[in-house]
Amino acid sequence: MKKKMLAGAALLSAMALAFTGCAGNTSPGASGEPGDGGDVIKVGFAQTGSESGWRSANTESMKEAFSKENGFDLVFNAADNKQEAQIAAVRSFINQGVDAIVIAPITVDGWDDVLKEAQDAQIPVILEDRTVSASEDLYASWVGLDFEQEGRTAGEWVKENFDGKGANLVILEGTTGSSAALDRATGFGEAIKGTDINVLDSQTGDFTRDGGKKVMEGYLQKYGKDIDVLFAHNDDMGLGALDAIKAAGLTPGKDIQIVTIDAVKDGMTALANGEFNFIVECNPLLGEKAAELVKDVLAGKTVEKKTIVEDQSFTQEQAKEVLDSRPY
Ligand code: GZL
Repeated sequence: MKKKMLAGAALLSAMALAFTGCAGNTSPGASGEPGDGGDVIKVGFAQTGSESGWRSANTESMKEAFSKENGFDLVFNAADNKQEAQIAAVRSFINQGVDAIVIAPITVDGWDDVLKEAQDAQIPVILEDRTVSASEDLYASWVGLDFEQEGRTAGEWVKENFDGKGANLVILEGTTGSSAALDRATGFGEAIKGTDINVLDSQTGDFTRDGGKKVMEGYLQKYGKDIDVLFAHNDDMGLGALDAIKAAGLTPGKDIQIVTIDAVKDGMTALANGEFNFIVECNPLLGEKAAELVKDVLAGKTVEKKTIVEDQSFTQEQAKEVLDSRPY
C-alpha cells in the first residue's frame, strides 16, 4: 500500500487493532523506522540497462542501498538502453502502486507524460545519475554528477597537451540525447574553444565497448595516422577503441593519446599501463544518497532539488598509485 494512502488507513487499522489485536505490515517497528520490522518501502528503480562498467557499479550501489535490511522492497528494471522500455517500466511501477520511483533516465526528453502520471498517482520520483528536460516540478529531487565540468576537465587536459600543435582530434560520444553526452560535449567544446585543435569527427558509440570499437575502426579507415588524440565520453568506448587502434598497428597512449571519463577499474588499469593518458572520474556510487532522498521525501521532509557528487581526475602516475584501492 502506498505511503500517502496510509493516513486514513492508519486510523482504520489502529481502530481494527484496538478490537482484533492484529495489524498488517503497516504497523511501525520499535522506532517506526523502516527496516526494523516497521514499514517496508516499495521502490521501483528504472535503470538504463547494463551498457558499461560504470552502469554495473551504479546498479550494484543502488541494489546495496535499496536492500531489505535497509527497509526496502526493490522492484528493479533494466531497460536495455531503450527509452520506450524504460518509460514502460515506470508505468508498470505506477500500476503496481509502489511508494516511490527512482529513474536513471536514458535520454533527457520524453518524460513529461509519465512523470505527470506518477505525480497524479501521488508517487514521488527521484532521478539518479542523468537528468531530464521535463519541469523540475515533476520530480522530487535529482542526485548525479556535473557532466559539463567532467567534459570541461577533459577538454582542459587536451588544450594543455595539444594546443599550438595543429593536433587532430576524434570524439566518441555517449548515448545520443542523454544528459551525460550532451553536457560533456558542451563542457569539452568550451574548453578547447579558441585553440588550433582540429576536431576531425564526432559520433556516438552509445557508451558501449562494441560501439567505441566500431566507430574507431571507421575513424582509422578514414583518417589513419592523422589522428593525434581521442576523447571518449566514457572508459568503455575508449577500451573498445583500444582494440581498433592496436588492430591498425598503432600504439594507444603514444601514436594516439586517449582521454576518457568514468575511472572504472578497467579504465584505470588502461591508464596505469599507459594505454590511456588521462581519465576524469564520474562517481557511480549514488545509491546511499538516492535511498536517503526516498526516505526523506516519504517522511515529508524538505529535500534539496539537486545533489551533485564530487568527481576527481587521474594521470597515469596517479592511476598507478590508487588502482588497488579503487572502490569500483
Ligand atoms: C554518467 C553515466 C554514463 C557513464 C557511462 O553518469 O550516465 O552512462 O559515463 C554510462 O559509462 O553508460
